Amino acid sequence: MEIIILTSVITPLLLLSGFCFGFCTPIDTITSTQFIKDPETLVSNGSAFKLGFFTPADSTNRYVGIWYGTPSLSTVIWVANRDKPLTDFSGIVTISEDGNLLVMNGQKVIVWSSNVSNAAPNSIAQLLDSGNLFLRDNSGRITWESIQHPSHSFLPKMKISTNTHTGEKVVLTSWKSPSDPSIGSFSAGINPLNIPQVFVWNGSHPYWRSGPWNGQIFIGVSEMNSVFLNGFQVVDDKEGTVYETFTLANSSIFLYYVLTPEGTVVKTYREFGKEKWQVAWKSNKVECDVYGTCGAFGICNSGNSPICNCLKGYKPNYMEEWSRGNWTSGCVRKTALQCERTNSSGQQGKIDGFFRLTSVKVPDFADWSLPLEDECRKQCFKNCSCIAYSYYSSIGCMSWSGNMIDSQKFTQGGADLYIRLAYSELVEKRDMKAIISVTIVIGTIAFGIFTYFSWRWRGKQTVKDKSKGILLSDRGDVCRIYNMNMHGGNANQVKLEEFSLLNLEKLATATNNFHEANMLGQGGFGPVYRGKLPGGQEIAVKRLSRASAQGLEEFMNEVVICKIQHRNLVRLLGCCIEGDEKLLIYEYMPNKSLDTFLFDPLKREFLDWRKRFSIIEGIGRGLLYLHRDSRLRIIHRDLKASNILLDEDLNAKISDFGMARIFGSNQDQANTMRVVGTYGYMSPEYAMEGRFSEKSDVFSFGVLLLEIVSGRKNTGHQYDEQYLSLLVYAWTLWCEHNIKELIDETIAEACFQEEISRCIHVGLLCVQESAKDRPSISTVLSMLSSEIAHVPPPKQPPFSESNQLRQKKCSSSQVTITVIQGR
Ligand SMILES: *[C@@H]1O[C@H](CO)[C@@H](O)[C@H](O)[C@H]1NC(C)=O
Ligand SMILES: *[C@@H]1O[C@H](CO)[C@@H](O)[C@H](O)[C@H]1NC(C)=O
Ligand SMILES: *[C@@H]1O[C@H](CO)[C@@H](O)[C@H](O)[C@H]1NC(C)=O
Ligand SMILES: *[C@@H]1O[C@H](CO)[C@@H](O)[C@H](O)[C@H]1NC(C)=O
Ligand SMILES: *[C@@H]1O[C@H](CO)[C@@H](O)[C@H](O)[C@H]1NC(C)=O
Ligand SMILES: *[C@@H]1O[C@H](CO)[C@@H](O)[C@H](O)[C@H]1NC(C)=O
Ligand SMILES: CC(=O)N[C@H]1CO[C@H](CO)[C@@H](O)[C@@H]1O
Repeated sequence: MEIIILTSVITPLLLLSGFCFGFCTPIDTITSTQFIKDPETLVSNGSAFKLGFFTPADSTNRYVGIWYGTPSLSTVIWVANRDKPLTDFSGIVTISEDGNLLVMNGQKVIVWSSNVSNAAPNSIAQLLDSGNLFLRDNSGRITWESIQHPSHSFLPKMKISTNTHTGEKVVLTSWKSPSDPSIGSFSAGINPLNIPQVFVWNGSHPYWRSGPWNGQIFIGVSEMNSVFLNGFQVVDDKEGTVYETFTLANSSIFLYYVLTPEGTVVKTYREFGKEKWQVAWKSNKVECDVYGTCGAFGICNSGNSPICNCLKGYKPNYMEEWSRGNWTSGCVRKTALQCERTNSSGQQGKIDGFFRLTSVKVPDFADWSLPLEDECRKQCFKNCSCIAYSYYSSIGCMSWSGNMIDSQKFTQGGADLYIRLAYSELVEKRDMKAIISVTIVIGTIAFGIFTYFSWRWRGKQTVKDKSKGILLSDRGDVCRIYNMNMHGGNANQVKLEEFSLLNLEKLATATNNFHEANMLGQGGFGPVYRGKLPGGQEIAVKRLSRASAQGLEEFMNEVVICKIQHRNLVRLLGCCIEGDEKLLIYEYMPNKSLDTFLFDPLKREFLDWRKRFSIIEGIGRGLLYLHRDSRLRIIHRDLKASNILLDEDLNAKISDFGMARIFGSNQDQANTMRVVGTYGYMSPEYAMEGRFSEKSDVFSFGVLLLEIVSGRKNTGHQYDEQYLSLLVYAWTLWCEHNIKELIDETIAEACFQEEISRCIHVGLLCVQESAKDRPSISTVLSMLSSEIAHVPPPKQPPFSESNQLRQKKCSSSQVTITVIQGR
C-alpha cells in the first residue's frame, strides 16, 4: 500500500524536475541545435530558476514559463505562451533560423515567438540566476530579454514605464485565475502625469493608486514610511519615458512583486537557501485601498464605521444612498465659497479659509508647481477654482481644482491637506472645541478613577522580550531587568540592572493627569509630558501609545540602553508598567530640544559659535560612546535636531533610543525590512536598502552638523527655490569656493571662520553617498579638534531624485543647477 502511494507522488515530481534526457549536467542555454522538449527544463547556473513546461493547478494546459522551486501562481515569474496554451506534452522551445526564440507544439506550429526583427542567426538564449532569460547573438549583443516583457511579476531591474509622448506603456498584467495564465483584467503601471504615481487598473478603470512619488516613497502608501524599500526608483530618462524600477542590494534575499488575478500587488521575498516565500506587503488590505471607494469629495478611514465620510464642509450627494452604504455618488459642498458668491450675486461676506486635515492620502489629479509653502497657499487662495492644496517639502506644491477623489485618512504618514472652505464652515470649529474640552475633563476624571482602581488591583507585573533575552519584573518599588539567556530558562535569570519603578498614580499626579498643558512634545511612539515628583524633582514622562505595536520593542530598547550612562546621553530615571500602560521617566531638560533654538529666528541668538561647537562636540562624544565605548554597540538610527536635548547650560544630550539597534561585538552592519527614521537625516543606503551601520549614524550627524552651522533645516524651505535641500545648497557653495555663505549670520564672526569652515568640510565628508567614504565618528572628533591636519576633500553628497534636480560635477568651475519643469 505504502509503496503505491510513494510512486504515485514521485513520478510527476521526476517529470517536473527535468529528468536528464540525453545531457546529464543541467544546462542554462538554448541554441539552434540544443533545444528543450517537454518535460525537460533549463536550469540557471546557480540552480535558482528553471525554464520549462508547467501545468497550473486545476488545468490540463501546458505553458512555458520561468519559475523558482515548484511552479505555481506565486513562484512562476514569467510565462511565454500566455494566450496560446499547449494542449499536450509535445511542445519544444528552440531558436528559429532567423535567431528568434520560439515555442512550438508537436505539429511545429509556433505558439509564441520573441518576435524581434533584429535577431541574428545562431543566437543563444540563456537563463540567468536573476530569473532573466535573454537572447544574444554571436557578438554578445542582447536582442531580447524577458524582464523587458513582464507578465504578472515585477522583478529587480525590470522597468515599468510610460512614454509621455506616445502614451506607450509597459505594464504588468494579471493572470485570469490561478489556473489560467492568460491575460486577466488587471494591469499595473506608472502614470507619470504631473507627479508619478503607480496604478492598478481594472480594464481601464483605476483600482488602486499609490499616491505621489516624493523621491523616496509613494506618500499614499502609509506603510511605506516604515517598509524596506529595496532601492525603489522612479526615473525620467529625458526622452519622454518615465519608469519605475528597483534593485536588490542584498543578494541573500530574492524579492519581487506579483499582481494577482484579484488585482492586488503582493510583495514577496524568499531568503537565500530557504524554500518558503513570505509576504512583506499587499496593496489592497482594506476596502479603503480600492480606488475611489467613498466617491468624489469623500474620505475613507478604515478605522471608522462606516468607513466613508464626506470631507469637512461637504455633505452626501444623495443622503439616502449614502446612509445605505452606497458611497459612489460622493459628496457636494455645503456652503458656497465666498469667492464664488461674490461673482454670482454680488454678495460680499467673510473671506474663505483653509481647513487642515493631517495624515491623508492626498486625492488623485493633483496639479503640481514648485513654489514655497507660503506661495503655495497664496496661489491657491487667489484662484477661486483651487479648492485644496497640499505642500510636501520634497514634492512641492500640489493643488486641486476638480473632483477630489480617492482620499484616505491614515493614522500616520501621508501629507497635510488644506481644504478651502467658506468662513461659516470654519467657525463651527470653535463650538466643537467647547464640546471637546468638556469631553476631555470628563475623560480625565474617568481616567483618574480607572487609574486608582487598576492600581489597587494591580498584581505583580512582568514584561518579557524573548528576542533580547530580557525580562522586566517589578517587586516592591524597583524595576529589575533580568537576562534570560545567560543560562537558559527562567530559573537562572541574572539580574542586570535595577532602577526605580514608579506607579501610574504617582505619574498621573506628577503630570497633572497627563494634562495637555504639560505636554512637551510628541515622540515617535507617544507623547512626552513634563512632571514634578513630590520631592520637587522635575521629570519628563514618555507615555508609549497603546495602539503602537512597536511600543513594547521601543520600551525594551530604552530600558536596555538606559544601562549605559554618559554626560551626552539623556538619563532614564525609571519606568512604569501597569496593564497596557508603559511609561518611561527621564531627567527633565529645561531648554527642550536643539531644533527649538536652531530654527527659531529669535532663540537662535542664544547659540553663539562657542556654544554650537560645544554642542557639536557633545553630540559627537555621545555618539562615539554609543558606537565604541560602552559594553554594547548601539546604532541610534534616528539622530536629528529634535532628538538632541539641551540641559540648563545648553549642553547637548542625545535622546530617544526607541529606534536604536544593539549590535553584537563583531557585527558591522545589518539589514532591516522596516526602515524607521526621519527623511532628510537618513543615509541613502538606509533609506533605500534598509542597510544601517555606524556610518548611517555618521550621515545623520553630518546633516545635523550642517544644520547647526547654517541654522537651516535640511529639508526645509527657507531658502532659494532652487535649493530644495541643505546638502544641495552646501555642496553648490563648496564647489563655488563660497562656503562662507552657508554660515548662519548670527555666528559669522571673522575670527571663527576658519574653524566653522573646517566644520562644514567635515560635515560634507559625513554625508558622502558611499558609507565607506564617510569617516568614523572617532575620526570626525579628531578632525573637528584639529588633531588630524589633513582632511580629505569631499565628493558630491547624494541628492534626492525627487527634487527633480540635476547637477554637474564639482570639477567644472561653474556649477549650475537646473530645475526640471513639470510637464
Ligand atoms: C557558472 O558558474 C560557475 C561557477 O559558479 C562559473 O565558473 C561559470 O563561469 C558560470 N557559467 C556561466 C555560463 O555563467
Ligand atoms: C511580430 O511583430 C510584428 C511587428 O513588429 C507584428 O506585426 C506581428 O504581429 C508580431 N507577431 C507576433 C506573433 O506577435
Ligand atoms: C473589474 O471590472 C469588471 C468589469 O467592469 C467588474 O465586473 C469586476 O467586478 C471588477 N473587479 C473588481 C475587483 O472590482
Ligand atoms: C448608488 O447611488 C447612485 C446615485 O443615486 C445610483 O445611481 C446607483 O444606482 C446606486 N447604486 C446602487 C448599487 O444602489
Ligand atoms: C468670477 O468673475 C471673474 C471676472 O468677473 C471671472 O474671470 C471668473 O471666472 C469668475 N469665477 C467664477 C467662479 O465664476
Ligand atoms: C486657476 O486655476 C485653474 C485650475 O488650476 C487654472 O486652469 C487657471 O489658469 C487658474 N487661474 C489663474 C488666474 O491662475
Ligand atoms: C537660553 C535659555 O533659554 N537658557 C535657559 C536654559 O534653562 C535654564 C534653566 O531653566 C534657564 O535659566 C536659561 O535661561
